[in-house]
Amino acid sequence: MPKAEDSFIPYKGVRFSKAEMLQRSREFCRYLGKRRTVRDYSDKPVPIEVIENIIMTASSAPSGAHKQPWTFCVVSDPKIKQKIREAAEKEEYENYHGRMSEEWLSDLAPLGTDWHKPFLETAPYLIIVFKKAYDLVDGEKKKNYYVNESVGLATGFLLAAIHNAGLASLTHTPSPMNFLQEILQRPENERPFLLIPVGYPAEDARVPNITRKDLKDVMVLYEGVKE
Ligand code: IYR
Repeated sequence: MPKAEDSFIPYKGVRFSKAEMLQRSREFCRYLGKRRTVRDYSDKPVPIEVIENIIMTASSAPSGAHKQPWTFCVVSDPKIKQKIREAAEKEEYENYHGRMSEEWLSDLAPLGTDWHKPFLETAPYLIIVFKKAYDLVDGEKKKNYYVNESVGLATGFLLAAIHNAGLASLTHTPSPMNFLQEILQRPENERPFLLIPVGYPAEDARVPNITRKDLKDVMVLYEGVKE
């Protein structure tokens, strides 16, 4: 096997002064903190180039053995959106009428969700993230690693990129969601991971009045004593 280092290239990264670092980290936190999950969309069109840039951002995420085990299906076709809505609502109806526990339903109550999913037709684009359980190269199975972690990371990048472009998104998890594999005719090695409507929020969009955990509730610092 060739030595990996033989093909390594220099990397300087991006560097900032401490002051710039502090300011950039604060501003990024404030900016990303404005992202909200949106359920009411405008049908105003979004340029496809924006979507392409967003997907290339997502696809720059780290992945197990750099296999990039994902496919992003982008749907603007109204007929396909309608099929996806019908199939999702069918499953969600069952979820909200018996498949979800009382505890689950009461946890969701403040978010105001139900089985109706009109956003699947209103939003100009649906991005359906597929994870590749393995790769198929000329019909041969090739292993992928840490697929859930990798695709989760790429989806995080995707949501940040959508917000950065000034658009809204929703991490929709119809369950079960194998219908997406059939409607979008994906190959056998791809499994649906998440369904993300993307677009402008409707003029009268409203979101739940949530708060986020404080730093002290989410961070534990193990600081050694300086000698
Ligand atoms: N998949 C359902 C239910 C749902 C579950 C969770 I956890 C949420 O945070 C929100 C909704 C739906 O999409 O309505």
